[in-house]
Amino acid sequence: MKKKIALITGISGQDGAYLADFLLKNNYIVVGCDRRSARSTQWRLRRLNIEKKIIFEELELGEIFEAQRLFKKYKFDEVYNLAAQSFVGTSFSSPINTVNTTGLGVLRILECVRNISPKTKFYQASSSEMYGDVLKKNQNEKTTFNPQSPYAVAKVLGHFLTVNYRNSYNIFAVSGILFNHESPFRGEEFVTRKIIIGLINILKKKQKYLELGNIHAKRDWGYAKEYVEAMWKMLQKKKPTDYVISTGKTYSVKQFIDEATKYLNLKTKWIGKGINQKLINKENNKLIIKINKKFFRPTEVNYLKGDSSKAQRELKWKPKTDLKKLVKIMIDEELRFSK
Ligand code: F7E
Repeated sequence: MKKKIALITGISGQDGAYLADFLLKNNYIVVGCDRRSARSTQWRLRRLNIEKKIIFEELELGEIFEAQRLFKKYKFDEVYNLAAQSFVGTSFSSPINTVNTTGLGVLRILECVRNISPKTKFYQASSSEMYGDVLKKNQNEKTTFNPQSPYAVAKVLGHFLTVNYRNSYNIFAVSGILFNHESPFRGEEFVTRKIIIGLINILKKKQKYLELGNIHAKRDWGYAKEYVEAMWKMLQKKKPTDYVISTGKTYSVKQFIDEATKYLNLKTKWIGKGINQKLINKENNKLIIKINKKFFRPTEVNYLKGDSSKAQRELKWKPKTDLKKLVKIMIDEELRFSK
């Protein structure tokens, strides 16, 4: 049988790496692209031992010409648009760049599908951040968006462009609304990996303490490796439609810290309140975590909890990893690879 060919934008990120691995195992030819400056971040692909199996191409989502060139060069069966400026915090300091890549970048790829390759199936990486200041306790495909950052606004743009191109031009375009998904491949600036690296560094005496922002924000955290399979499943359906992917459980950043300190066997206690809240090592009274206002966002998303029952029903997809297991996976691998 002829091998399918897939394009993954943002190949060197967490999801790009896991998805490439999954597609290669399923006999796909994978063309991967990222922006030029992301070239040095291929450690994830190396760790999965797939770096040499990928056809690399350069793509700046800020330009349409490069995407057009790729669509003329290859006949993609599937395109997974994972590339974005994906750090919510940075979107406040770089709003124009964020909207240009995370939002308008989607339009550039959709235009290529429409004009050059209308049979190509398109996956857009949408985000639970679109729900923002949530209007429902459990968020599903029907919940109204209420974005709270330039990043989230850009993702709403990408989401509705995807829906509009599907409806207007009969393109097989789907939007996967993924809630937070973590793994040992998470970027170091995101809170889960920042916490784990920080705690391990403190244990190894390489760092005095860790500084965080709002530890009371709650997130629905799943395991990224499982989430990329849902992306693929969405493109194998007969009809294109959008899906929420989530665990249905929500925990605060503080609860994530407590799980991590427990697994690392650190005896700790929380003292103080608000900006003065601190985590202390009970055995030596040393500071482990303090709050720094610098890490607060101008507008915060305080609570997210996804309802993925549609995906569970129609895609036969189910989250398998709970928070405790996720923390274990992340810490074990960090300990294995950190010096
Ligand atoms: O923050 C709080 C922070 O940066 C989680 C991205 O993949 O998921 C991710 O977005 C929470 C927020 O992820 C620190 O304020 C406290 O409430 O890990 P995060 P995120 O903003 O939820 C969604 C689904 C995406 O689409 C995004 O691309 O933790 N928090 N203290 C902190 N966050 C960070 N990064 N650093 C802190 O020191």
